[in-house]
Amino acid sequence: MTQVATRFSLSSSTIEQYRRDGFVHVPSIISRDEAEQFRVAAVEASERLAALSDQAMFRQLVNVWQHDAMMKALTLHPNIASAAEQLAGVALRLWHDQILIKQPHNEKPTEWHQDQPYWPHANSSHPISAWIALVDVPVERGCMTFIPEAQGRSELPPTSLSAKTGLFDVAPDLTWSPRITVPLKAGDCTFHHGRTPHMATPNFTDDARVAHVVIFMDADTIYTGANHVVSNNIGLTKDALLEGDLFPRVGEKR
Ligand SMILES: O=C(O)CCC(=O)C(=O)O
Repeated sequence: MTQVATRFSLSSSTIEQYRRDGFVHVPSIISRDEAEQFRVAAVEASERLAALSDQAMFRQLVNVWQHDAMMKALTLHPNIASAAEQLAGVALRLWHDQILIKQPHNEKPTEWHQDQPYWPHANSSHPISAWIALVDVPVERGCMTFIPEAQGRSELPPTSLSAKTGLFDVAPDLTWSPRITVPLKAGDCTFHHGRTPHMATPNFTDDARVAHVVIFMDADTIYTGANHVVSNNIGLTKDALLEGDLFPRVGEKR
């Protein structure tokens, strides 16, 4: 008998919430058992592969999917691509993934920022990140906090992940916006728009916070030529479509 894959279907209220707020919590995007298997793989990969950055805030490994078969299965997990596509409402490509580990008692937040200002993308207006908890992430272990309804702020420059007031220096009005903190159980995920202001709380617990983030961009995103670790030195020319094996199409829209 032919097996037909069931689409991971989001409710219309989840999709509406994402489009209004710029983020949404999706419980159990993978099972707890899968989360535990991917946690083991993520920790093993983080010990074997070179880190892009290893500082008190977090250990960060980028494009792990290109070097680890198990993490590739998570990055290209059909539930994640399907949910991202339903939320974004447009055809998507993978931009990159990253493992982010906050060590026990790191005591350091990831400060307020938007993601898209870091990226060499000319025209992607529906960028979306899936932040997947591979362990339980209560507030005390380093979960995400978002400013809702601010994803339209496309004029802001990049701000430092370690500067406490960086985002608020360039957008003082956001100081007064409500903030929503979203603790996650292992296997849960938040999706956020690339312009949604967000931060992650410090890890005050005895266990590592292990998260895997999968970042998607509009399928027709054009490369600006600006410096970025993911697009440097891979033979791209300015104004080219970000496409091909390194930026695969995901989801069902063609
Ligand atoms: O998990 C963190 O510490 C920060 C994650 C983040 O900023 C992101 O996924 O865009």
